[in-house]
Amino acid sequence: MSALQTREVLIPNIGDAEDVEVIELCVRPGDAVSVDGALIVIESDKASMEVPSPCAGTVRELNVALGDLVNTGRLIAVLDVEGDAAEAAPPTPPAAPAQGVADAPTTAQTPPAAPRPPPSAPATSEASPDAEPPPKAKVYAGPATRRLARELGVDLERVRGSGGAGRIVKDDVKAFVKAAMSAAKDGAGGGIPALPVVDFSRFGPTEEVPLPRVGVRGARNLHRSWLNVVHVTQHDEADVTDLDGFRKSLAAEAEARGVKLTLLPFILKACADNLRAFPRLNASLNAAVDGLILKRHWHIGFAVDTDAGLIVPVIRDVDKKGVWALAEEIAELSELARGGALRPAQLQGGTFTVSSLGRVGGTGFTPIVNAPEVAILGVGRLATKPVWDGAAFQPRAMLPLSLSYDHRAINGVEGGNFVMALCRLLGDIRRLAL
Ligand code: CAO
Repeated sequence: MSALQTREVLIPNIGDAEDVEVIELCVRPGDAVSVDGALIVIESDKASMEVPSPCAGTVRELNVALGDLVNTGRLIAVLDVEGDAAEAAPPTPPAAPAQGVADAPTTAQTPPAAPRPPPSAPATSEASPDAEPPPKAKVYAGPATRRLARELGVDLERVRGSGGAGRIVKDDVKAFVKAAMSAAKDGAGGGIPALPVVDFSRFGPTEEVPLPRVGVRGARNLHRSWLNVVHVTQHDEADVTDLDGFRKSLAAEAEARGVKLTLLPFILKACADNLRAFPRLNASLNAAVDGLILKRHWHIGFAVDTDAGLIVPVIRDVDKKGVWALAEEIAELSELARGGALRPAQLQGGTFTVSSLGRVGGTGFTPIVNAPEVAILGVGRLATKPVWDGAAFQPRAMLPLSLSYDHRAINGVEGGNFVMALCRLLGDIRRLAL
């Protein structure tokens, strides 16, 4: 039996790369390492690579820390090795240069790797997509595993490693994906707990009435939006005293045109104008939820209350239409909606929605975003209120506005600014001509 010797391991030749960051420590002092077992992972701006152990042994010292910037020849670790192993292994090998294809498997220039030591971390089967991941300073995973995780969209922080020192290997990533897929299939994990089924007749007389077909479909869409969209609602009031006065002054002309001129066409027009100034509210999130698709068209849907349920016809190119034309189209589409005669194309392509409960009443409500749109405006009932003008209270016609938006796409300041700007436009619609 040969004597125990110490062996220094240095950063191998990493070509032109300088000040390369240590992004993972794969071992700790006291850990057993095999030939080619990863000691640390370093990452240049072009690639990451494992630095393997040149021989089997036990880590006596680890001489680098996470975040250290290292260069060729820097001492990484001191190993205790059996005399034979120390002699058998060549000096610290020149390793593959750090440049090149990211995550390429490490090139072993030492004798073939010994079997990996038995896992010291919890087995992969215990990992679950819903389980709280153990707190980790840094994820232990090699470049190829990282690449696989990136390709599959797996967050490595949520994966339990089955390798030495909790190191994540490719099989752990695959097992994680498998568990996530079967949880999704079973409706578990991401699902919500079902409500209890209660026999209400135990408490008194009841009657069950069917929901209209449109209502059932609408309910599903609303539920989907509610579950997917991160809702925030911003409330404000627009001073529409002048606008409402102007609208009323057009009553005779409206009658002559055979058009009912309510506040709604003005609101749609102002929204289209405002959406041009705030393009992120006239958008949809992309499928990966890491980008926003800005729409350079302004098709606005408006909610219509029908006997069959809520229907949202869409007026195309609101930005290009005048208030009279919008009033006519609102009347026409509402009639078609109430008669169940809308064509599919008249229900599609909306970029923003307005839901007006003005004729019903209310000082504000929380409209549900008509996803995949990212914002919806709720309109309440206009009321005359005393407003302080700096010297006295004045009776002003105030219109409650409630903007719900998807907080994944729009931040609070943006949402607030949108509503404030809309209030300014409705407060002085001459601005629409600017
Ligand atoms: N404040 C005060 N009065 C209002 C008002 C407001 N914000 N909005 C409308 N009104 C008045 C109108 O001026 C009209 O008054 P007159 O009868 O004296 O002329 C009356 O209320 C009825 O208006 P309307 O509803 O016929 O017309 P509209 O253009 O405002 O709305 C439509 C059209 C189709 C949107 C509406 O009829 C409708 O269906 N609204 C319900 C939408 C809905 O259900 N939203 C909730 C969805 S849940 O998110």
